[in-house]
Amino acid sequence: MNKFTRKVAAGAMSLAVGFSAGQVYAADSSKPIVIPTHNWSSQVVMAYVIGGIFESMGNNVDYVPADTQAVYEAIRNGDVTISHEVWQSTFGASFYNAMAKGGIIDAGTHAAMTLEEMGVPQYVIDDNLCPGLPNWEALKDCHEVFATPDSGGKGRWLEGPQSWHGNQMPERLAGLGLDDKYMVKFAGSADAIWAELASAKKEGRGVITFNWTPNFTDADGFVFIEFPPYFDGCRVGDGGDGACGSPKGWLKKAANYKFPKTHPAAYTAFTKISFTSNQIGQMAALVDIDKMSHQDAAKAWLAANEEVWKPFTQ
Ligand code: TMO
Repeated sequence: MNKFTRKVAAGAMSLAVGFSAGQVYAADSSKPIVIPTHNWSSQVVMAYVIGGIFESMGNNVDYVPADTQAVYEAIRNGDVTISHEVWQSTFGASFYNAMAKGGIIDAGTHAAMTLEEMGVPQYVIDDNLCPGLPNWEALKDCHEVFATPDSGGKGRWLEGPQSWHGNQMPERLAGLGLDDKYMVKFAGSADAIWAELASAKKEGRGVITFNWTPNFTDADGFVFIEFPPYFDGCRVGDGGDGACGSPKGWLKKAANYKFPKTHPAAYTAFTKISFTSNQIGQMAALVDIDKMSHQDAAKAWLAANEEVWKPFTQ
C-alpha cells in the first residue's frame, strides 16, 4: 500500500465510522414546517428558536398566529405542523380531544415541569398582607386587600385572556364558595398582567393574578396560591364542582401525524428538543425584561446556547 492508498483506506474507514455513528435520513420535504405563535412570550420566542433549529438543518419554516385552543384541531388536520408548548393544565384537554379524533401525535415532553395558577407577588407574603397565604382559605378573610376600583367592593382575580381558560376561574370561585367575596377580571393580554403586577408592586398593594412557571417572574419571586389538589374530573367542564387548583403538570410537544414522514430529520430533532425551566424562563425574560423583539430574542438565545441545541440535530 503506498502513501496514497493508505490515506484513501483511512478515509474510507473514517467515513464508515462516521455513517455508523449517525443516522442517514431520507431528505426532508422543502415544504415549510408551519409553527404556530400564541400570546405569551416564551412560546413565541421558542417558536423562532425551534424554527431557527429547523432552518439550520436546511428546512423551510412558516410562522402563523393561532388560537391557543383551536390550534390542536389545526395540527390534526395539517394546517399547522407542530405545537412546541402544550401546557397540561390549559391545553391538555384540547390536545387529547384532537388526538382521540386522529391526526395529532405526542412528540415528547420537555424537562421543565409546569404550574399555571393564581398567585401573588412575593412581597404580599413577606409583608403579610393576607395572613395565611399561600393557603387559599386565607382569602376568605381579606377580600378588601385585593379590591380594585373596578371590582365592586369584591377582591379581584386578574385572570389571563378568556381564550386560555374560558370560565374556569369564575367556576372555581363558585366551587370554593368565594364568589360572594371575589370576582374575576379577564386581562386583554399577558402584558396587561405584567403591567398590573408592576403598578401594584410600586404601590405596595395586594394583587392576585394568573401566572405560570416557567416564566420570567420566577426570578422575582411569585407565590402560587395552594388550592385543594387537582384531580381528573374536578373541573366544571369535566363534570366536577370546580373546587380545585391546577395540576402540577407536564409541558409537551405535539405534531401532525405526517410530520415524521414528510420531514424525518426535522421530526427526529423535534422529538429530541427538551428545554428546562431555566431555559424557558430565559426566553421569556429576553422579551419581558430586556424588551427585545421575539425574533431578536430567539437569535440571541440560539447564538448563546449552541451547546444546548446542536445535539438535538445530531
Ligand atoms: C399557557 N400559559 C403558559 C399562558 O399558561
